Amino acid sequence: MRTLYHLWLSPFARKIRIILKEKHLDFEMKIEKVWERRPEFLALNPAGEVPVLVEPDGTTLADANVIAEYLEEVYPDRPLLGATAAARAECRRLISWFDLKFNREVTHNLVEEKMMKRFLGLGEPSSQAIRAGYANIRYHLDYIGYLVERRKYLAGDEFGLADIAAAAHMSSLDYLGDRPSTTPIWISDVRRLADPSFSPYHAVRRSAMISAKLTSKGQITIPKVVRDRLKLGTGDRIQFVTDEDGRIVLAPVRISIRALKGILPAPKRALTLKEMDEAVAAGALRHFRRRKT
Ligand SMILES: N[C@@H](CCC(=O)N[C@@H](CS)C(=O)NCC(=O)O)C(=O)O
Repeated sequence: MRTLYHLWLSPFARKIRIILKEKHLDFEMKIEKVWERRPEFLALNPAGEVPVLVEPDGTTLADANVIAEYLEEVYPDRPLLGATAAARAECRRLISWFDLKFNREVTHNLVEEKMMKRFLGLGEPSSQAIRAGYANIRYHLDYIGYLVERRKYLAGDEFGLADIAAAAHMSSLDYLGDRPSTTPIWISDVRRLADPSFSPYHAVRRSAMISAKLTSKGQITIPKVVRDRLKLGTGDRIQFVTDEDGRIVLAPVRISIRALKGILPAPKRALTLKEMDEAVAAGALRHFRRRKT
């Protein structure tokens, strides 16, 4: 059996879990308390870090990107890196973005400070680092939003390792409740991450985030993926409905009121425009609630 040595909150180990699932490779997981510095584990990976993957034939692999590249070479049926040299380069650029830059500026400041430092006996979390993590995540979310606005997936048209790297970091933050809930519209566009048994990972499935900047006139362009998902076309109207938690829901109005002529019973008394608006908003909210359950 293939064995993955991991820690629950390690984004690097999460990445390998997602890849193994994507490639339909069976594996068992063993939690490795890296701070215990077990000699048997250090023999597998002298760096003393998770993830480590031991293949069924005994091949031992360490370092998330090394493992990812190995799996890509040995199990090419479900390619995750890109079809052309240029696509692979873009994918690798974004993997580095998440595993180096995002990790240093966000994940490390939050997950490492809050959890790993305690386990590794490195003292109290630094409030300065935690503040920096919260500040940095916003501009990273903006950058992800910028990419998703222009592309189907982070690195281009195909789902792949860049999305998985992003998802792995986001799911670690989700786990600690550290992904800001007020930032962009989170949509289910990282469709591939569809394994409901991995709940933090499932949370990330909902979380390809899209953002759009407001102009000084208060206008935004609704990103294409959102328009496609809501099946919005030119001339369609959108209603902004507040749900019971105070969140604003975008409710596309696709059917013209004229098309309803003759379908709805005539009201017993003439309704004001305000009453009609309220009825439409209440209907949209009922629809939204039904979809949530
Ligand atoms: N470059 C490594 C980094 C892995 C890493 O930082 N793992 C952390 C957990 S998120 C770890 O095991 N730390 C233990 C230590 O630093 O002693 C990779 O990509 O696999």
